[in-house]
Amino acid sequence: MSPKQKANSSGAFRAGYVALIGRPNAGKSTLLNRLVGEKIAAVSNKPQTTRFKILGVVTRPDGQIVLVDTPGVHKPGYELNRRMMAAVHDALLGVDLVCLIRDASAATGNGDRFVLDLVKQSEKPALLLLNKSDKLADKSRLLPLIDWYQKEYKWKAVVPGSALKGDQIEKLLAEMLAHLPEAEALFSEDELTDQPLRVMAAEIVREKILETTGEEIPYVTAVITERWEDVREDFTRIHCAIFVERGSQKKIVIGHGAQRLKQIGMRARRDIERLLGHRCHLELFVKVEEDWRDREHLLDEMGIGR
Ligand SMILES: Nc1nc2c(ncn2[C@@H]2O[C@H](COP(=O)(O)OP(=O)(O)OP(=O)(O)O)[C@@H](O)[C@H]2O)c(=O)[nH]1
Ligand SMILES: [Mg+2]
Repeated sequence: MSPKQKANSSGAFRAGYVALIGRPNAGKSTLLNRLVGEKIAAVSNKPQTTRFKILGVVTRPDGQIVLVDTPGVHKPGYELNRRMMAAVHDALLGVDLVCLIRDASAATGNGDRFVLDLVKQSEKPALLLLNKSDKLADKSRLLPLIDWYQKEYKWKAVVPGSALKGDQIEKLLAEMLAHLPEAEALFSEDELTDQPLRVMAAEIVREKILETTGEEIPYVTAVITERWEDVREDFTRIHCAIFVERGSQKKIVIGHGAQRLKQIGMRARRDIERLLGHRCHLELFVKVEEDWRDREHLLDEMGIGR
C-alpha cells in the first residue's frame, strides 16, 4: 500500500493553503473556478486578468484545500503591476504547497524559466499542472516538457490536464490533498471565497469589459463598486465605476450609441444575479482617471494591496 493510500484510509483530515502560480493566461483562475465548482475569479483570454490574491475553498470529506489564485507573473511596469507581483511573492511565502500552472500548448520562453525560478526559490513542495493539454492533438508533445520540468525540480507530482475541460483535475485535487498537512478545516464548509460580494460584482463587470473589447482596453480598465444598496431581500441596486485613462478609451468602452456599455451591463447583470440568487439593477459609469495604475489611493480603493 502506498503512503498516500495509508493516509486516506487512516481517516486523517488534511488542510492547508495551495498557491496557484504561473504566467499570465496559463489558466490559474479557470482552475480555481473548476476546483471550487463556482465562478469566483474573472477569466479572460487577455493576459493579466487577475490583479490580486483570491482565495477559493474546496472542502471534501477527507480534507480542505484553500486555493490562492494569483496574478500571472510578468515584469512590473506601473505601481499596479508592482503590487500584482507583490501578491505573487506574498502568496508563495504563506502557503503549504505550490501548484505551478503551465500552458502546455505554448512554447517554453523566458517567462516560464522565471516562474520556475520563483517556485524553486520558494523551496516549497510543488505540483506541476501541464494545462491546456486538450489543445494538443498529439499528446506525445507533452513528453519533452515533462522531461524538462522533471530535471528542474523535485515535483511531488506532474499532472497533464485541462482546467477548462476538467481532464485530470480530480487527480490534481487528490495530489494537492495528499501533500497537505494533517490539520483541522480552516474555513467553514459553506465559505467558498474571501472575496466580498461588491468586489466580485466589480470583477464580473471587468470580465465583461475584457470579453467585449480588444487588445488595448484590458490593461487600462479598473472597476470599483461605488454603491451597493440592498433595496429588498430579493432586489439589490449596484453602481459600478469603470476607470479608463483617456477620453478615447472611454469612447471605446461606451461604444457607438452606448451599445457596448449596454452589452457589458447586460452580461454582468446576468452573472451578478446568478451570484446573488436574486434580481439586481446595475448602473455603470465610465470615468477618465489619468494614470490610475500609478495612483496609490485608487489602487488601495480597488483592493489591490501593496
Ligand atoms: N483550451 C483550454 N483553454 C484554457 C484552459 N484553461 C484556461 N483556458 C483559457 O485560457 C484563458 C486564460 O484563462 P485564465 O484562467 O484567465 O488564466 P490566468 O492564468 O488566470 O490568467 P491571468 O489572471 O491573466 O494570470 C481563458 O480564455 C481560458 O478559457 C484549458 O485547460 N484548455
Ligand atoms: Mg487569473
